[in-house]
Amino acid sequence: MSRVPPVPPTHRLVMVGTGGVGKSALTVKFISGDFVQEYDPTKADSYTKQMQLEDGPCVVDILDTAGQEDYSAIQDNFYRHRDGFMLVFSLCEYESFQAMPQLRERILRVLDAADDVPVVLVGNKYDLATRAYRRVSVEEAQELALSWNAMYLETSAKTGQNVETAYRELLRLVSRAKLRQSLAHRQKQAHHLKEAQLGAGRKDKACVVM
Ligand SMILES: Nc1nc2c(ncn2[C@@H]2O[C@H](COP(=O)(O)OP(=O)(O)O)[C@@H](O)[C@H]2O)c(=O)[nH]1
Ligand SMILES: [Mg+2]
Repeated sequence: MSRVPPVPPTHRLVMVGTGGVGKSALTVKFISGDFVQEYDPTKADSYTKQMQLEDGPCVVDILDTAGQEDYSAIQDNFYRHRDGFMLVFSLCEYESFQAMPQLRERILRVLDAADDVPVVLVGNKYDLATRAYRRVSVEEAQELALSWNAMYLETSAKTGQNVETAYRELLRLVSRAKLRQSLAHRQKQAHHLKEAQLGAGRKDKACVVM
């Protein structure tokens, strides 16, 4: 008898950040390996890719959001039913970094979650962030990530630096979070089953007395 291989899980990621920081460039680089110089800034699109993670194959679904829906209900819908969040700012634009805490707050609110949402903080355009053009220091960004208990990485969608690493790190967090959730679910089920069995046992005894 041939066994049907298990369906690989789908991990749903979303790119979050203000306009022009490189959300689309990072996504396209990761999916296809190409660097896009010009990408329609109003375009929100989703991409999928099959990958091999440490704990097996998976399908990655990346939603690349477009900046102009910031702070709207549409943006909230983008965050719903997503497993992991890549928070991207540009190392050459301080305002894009300043927007990060608010965007994370919004994600937590939409998900109605505490602090443990899988997030990676990404400072992009590393290739441009020479001393004269860098506007966000490593220390400052690391401090923010630390306060979230998250990882901070500096990437370049142009050279590809750390692009694969950033997505893999986020996927690792997502996969771990799902494992934790399924374990907690099974423990709860086992607990209910035990309670039910104990309840039945008590009833049996009651019957004997009667
Ligand atoms: N030099 C350089 N340019 C980048 C990088 N990432 C994005 N860009 C450029 O920055 C502009 C905005 O990028 P885009 O991906 O459209 O930003 P989005 O609005 O966040 O999706 C485009 O011209 C990109 O080619 C990077 O890492 N290095
Ligand atoms: Mg874009």
